[in-house]
Amino acid sequence: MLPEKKLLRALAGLETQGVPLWMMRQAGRYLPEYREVRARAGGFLDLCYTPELAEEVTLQPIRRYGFDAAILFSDILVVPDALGQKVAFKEGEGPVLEPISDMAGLAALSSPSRVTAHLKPVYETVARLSKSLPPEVTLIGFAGAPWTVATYMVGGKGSPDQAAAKLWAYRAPDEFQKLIDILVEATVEHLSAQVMAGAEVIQIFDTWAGSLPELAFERFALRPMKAIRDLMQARFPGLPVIAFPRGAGAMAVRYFSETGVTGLSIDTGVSPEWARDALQVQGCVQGNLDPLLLVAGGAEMRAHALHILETLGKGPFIFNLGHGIVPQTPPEHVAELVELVKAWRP
Ligand code: 1CP
Repeated sequence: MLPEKKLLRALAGLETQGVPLWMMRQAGRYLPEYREVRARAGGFLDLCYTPELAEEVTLQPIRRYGFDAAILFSDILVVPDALGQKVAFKEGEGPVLEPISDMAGLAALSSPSRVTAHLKPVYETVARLSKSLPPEVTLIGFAGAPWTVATYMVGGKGSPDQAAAKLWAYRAPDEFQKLIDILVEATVEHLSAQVMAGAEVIQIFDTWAGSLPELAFERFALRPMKAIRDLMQARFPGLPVIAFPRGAGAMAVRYFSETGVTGLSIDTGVSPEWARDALQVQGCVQGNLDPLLLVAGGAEMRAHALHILETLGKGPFIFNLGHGIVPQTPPEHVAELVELVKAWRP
């Protein structure tokens, strides 16, 4: 049976009435109604682990803008948290973890097959959403890619160059591979539980893929993504999988074909023409408006959005940003962009 939901149709390579649209980090601090719930929840992880509140903040951008997809409200760092590595979110600082940098640190992690026990509230959020979402809206589950999650586990926080994880990977690749293998297994368990609870599509965020040179990209970004995709396909045949190998540049061509993912989310550095000729011929492309254009708004935002639509809009295509919405985004600019994309026809 052919899917009816717009986003699922685009991922299946079918025609759609208008271009489907959602935005990475569409729930979050730029929305006053999010800040209100966030203040009530206490800590950020408390928000992620309280199903009624996580459901509410997932629905907020759907109510406000009528996006074609809702993305589960959670974080990529719930997986290290479930593996027993202490994760804290400090106000204004971002995530802080107790760094792991050796085999003893890996040995202290709990079994990747058991992450789902710790993450039950997340799957309850998914189950609630699959009942409360409007019928035309697709529910996206997600996880971080092993490499990107490893950069936080090894570095202990976000870093501009991912140096700690890279140095471990370069000095002792077979040791570092053990961490990647743990994360592949944990990620597949976490994603499977989301699908069983009602997620219809999964997206895997490899935010720091672009910091790896080709041979390391192949080993620590491409191969783990292929492993996750193959394991998910074996469990859930036909499940659409979107990958976001941010910064992959020209390596995205091989990444798309060799991982076998259904859709490829492209960052702002990729030209729409190149994406059309090199990537869209392989499958559905998603992207890639600069999130700072959404902060600026106005004629410049509209011109860039139209350029993307005119180049990629014949499909298969999902309109999105090249990275997540930033907190200083005026909500009315999002409304203006949504209106423009919804009205556009090839
Ligand atoms: O104080 C707050 O409210 C915390 C801000 C925040 C939010 C709203 C964080 C902390 N995470 C999230 C939610 C989130 N994170 C979602 C669901 C919401 C949605 O998309 O609508 C998703 C999909 C993520 C994914 C995520 N978390 C990524 C990958 C995507 C990307 O943006 O690159 C990464 C790298 C993270 C780590 C993380 N979590 C939070 C922050 C501030 C960060 C980035 C840290 C850094 O700068 O390296």
